[in-house]
Amino acid sequence: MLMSRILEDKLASLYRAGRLVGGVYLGKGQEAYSAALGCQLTKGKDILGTFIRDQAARIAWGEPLLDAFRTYFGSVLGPMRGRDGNVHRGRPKEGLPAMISHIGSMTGVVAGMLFARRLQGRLGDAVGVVTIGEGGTSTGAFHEGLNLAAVEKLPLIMAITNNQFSYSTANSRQFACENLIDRAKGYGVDGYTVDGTDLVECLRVVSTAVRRAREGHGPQMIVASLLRLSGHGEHDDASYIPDAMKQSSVGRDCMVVAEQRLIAEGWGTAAEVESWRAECRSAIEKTMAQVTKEPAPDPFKESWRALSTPELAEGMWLE
Ligand SMILES: Cc1ncc(C[n+]2csc(CCOP(=O)(O)OP(=O)(O)O)c2C)c(N)n1
Repeated sequence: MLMSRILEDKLASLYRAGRLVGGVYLGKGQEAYSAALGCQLTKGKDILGTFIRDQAARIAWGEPLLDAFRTYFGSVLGPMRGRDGNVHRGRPKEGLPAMISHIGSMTGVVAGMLFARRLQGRLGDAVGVVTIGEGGTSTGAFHEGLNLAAVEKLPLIMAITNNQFSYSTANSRQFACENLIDRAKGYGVDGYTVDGTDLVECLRVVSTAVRRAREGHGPQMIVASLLRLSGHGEHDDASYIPDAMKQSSVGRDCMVVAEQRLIAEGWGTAAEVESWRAECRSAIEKTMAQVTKEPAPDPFKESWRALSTPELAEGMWLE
């Protein structure tokens, strides 16, 4: 969580300084839930289908910091070879499919990966997580992917984050059911709600859902409630978010809640937390210093074919 927050604060500064081109989308306020999801998964075995606000899940899953910086700075050495500027990066061979921007679409991708593995007899007790915002649950792709997963009883964890706004569209204009989790019943899947600002609760609910999926109980739907503590992207001042909501319990900062609990329970001291912060800052500064010296793609030497062509790809499908 700390690494993600500090990294994203750095990315926001770089964006404001004009050092990053394109959009910068942050997961501020979502770190507890996101990290809880990432740390339940085993790299190389499980699948993590991310959304734009999952820096914490990526780090908890084991994505190197280098991948993030190389993508933001357009380094040719990055996983997307300098062709993407922010979050559409991945390591498909290790279980991190590159994120598709079209919201909802990752549902079918991860369901399909799980289904393919099952047909090939190599699924074992692996699970797949798809993270999605409440707005994403209004798409057709979400419905199609989840319905397939439910019918096939695939070990898919549908991790919904209700951060109250889909860009500037409030919940009241997004869905008509009382609570999003009511939809789990319609799909015939297990459903859970969780306070997304509370790390301990997130760990409890996410670990239960992941265990149930591993045990063969089919898709698990979680709805975490919290507030997006930034704009949709760093270009957005989020002036449409009412102050009353910011002051309410949904607007709590999960970082502050986690730190207070950790110290109160004696799991760590304030001095230790400060030293972890310093460690994160140092790793981030070192990685950034390295990546800023790396070259961008040379347009005359690059093959501009899609990254999915065999010469350029990780070769996942060549196995
Ligand atoms: C199919 C599709 N429609 C619209 C967009 C543009 N878009 C990107 S993120 C976003 C808002 C998503 O809201 P939500 O799913 O609630 O997630 P949040 O951004 O709140 O975390 C929109 C409209 C898109 N990427 N894909």
